[in-house]
Amino acid sequence: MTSSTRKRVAVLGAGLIGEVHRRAAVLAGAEVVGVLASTPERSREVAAAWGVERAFADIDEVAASDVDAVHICTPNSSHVPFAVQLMEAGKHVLCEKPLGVSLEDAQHAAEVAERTGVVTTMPFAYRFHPMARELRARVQSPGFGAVNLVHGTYLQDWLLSPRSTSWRVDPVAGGPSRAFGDIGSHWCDLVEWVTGDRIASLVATTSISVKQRPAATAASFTGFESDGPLVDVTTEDSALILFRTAADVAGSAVISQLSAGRKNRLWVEVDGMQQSAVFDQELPEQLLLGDDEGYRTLVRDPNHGSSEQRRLATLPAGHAQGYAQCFEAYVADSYAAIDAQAGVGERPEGLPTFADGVRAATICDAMLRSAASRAWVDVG
Ligand code: SOE
Repeated sequence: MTSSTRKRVAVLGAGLIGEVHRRAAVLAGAEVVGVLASTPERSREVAAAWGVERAFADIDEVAASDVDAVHICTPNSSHVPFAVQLMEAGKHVLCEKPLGVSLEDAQHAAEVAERTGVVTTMPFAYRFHPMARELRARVQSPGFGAVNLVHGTYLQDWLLSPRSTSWRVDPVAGGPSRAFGDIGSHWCDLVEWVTGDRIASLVATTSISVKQRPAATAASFTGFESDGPLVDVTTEDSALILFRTAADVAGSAVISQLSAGRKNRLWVEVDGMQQSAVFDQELPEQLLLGDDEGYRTLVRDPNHGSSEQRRLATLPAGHAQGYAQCFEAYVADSYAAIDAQAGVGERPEGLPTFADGVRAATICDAMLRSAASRAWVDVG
């Protein structure tokens, strides 16, 4: 094979994130062949709305189809069963995070990925902000100095209303950890990827501030309030961790889905012995750089900076790119990895795989163990 072929893909799930994947797939040049939604009727409605050929009735039809790759954007508990069936059928898989609702699930999926040899990727999408790439390049450059501290937050407010609900609140569909599994996983992934270091041990505490919510609905994210009967909430609204890394650096993170006014505020701050740097996902076009004279703002500019910052720039400086472009880059790089596996081109830098999904599940498992025991635990 000497040139890349047009990918034929299916999208599983038609919520907010399914639509984000669909758009990114189209922009990356794929043919979206079909969709599997929550019911066959819903699949037909979405297929008509998206203008795609096939409304899949179930996962068996997707596995038996001639698509090359499948985007899994369904509730968390279906990720591993769907991914395993699709990998066994030879499909490449782009699976939403978290990989599984338990560490064992995630490990099982990674084992199948290894055995079948298909390409598997996961949208730890914030890695794809050009200025997150710049942060990584700077933190890992000699001029930054050895990292002495890592800290930050990931705050949202979409579950602040006691009437807000989602399948994410349900411990079966969403998994036993909510805030940490959903967004803490992004924070840990970004920090480990940026620093090249690993969270080795941690102590955690969690809170459930809204004790009851309406029973979970099919809704996945912001803006969904229900008048339905209340049920007890068992998954955390917030999680705080203190940690030490393999390089014996101390760190902390505050993760919450009940922080009024914070819409998607992932903040990572890395302190080195000569410089410090901050990446704020709500202001993704800039990086804050600190030295002994104070902080200054570095603006994304395709004419400057690291090669990876420049590679991921799709617009000129001052023409804001953000979350959607992260997904577009993630999907385009996933398809490039499929091509590379077939001998066409290079596998791109920094593409998160099922191994990264297992890593996130490992940290989440440690967070839950520590919160339950109120003790420091090894992450593994
Ligand atoms: C909801 O909290 C959510 O959509 C997460 O599931 C995503 O992973 C994050 O990128 C934005 O917020």
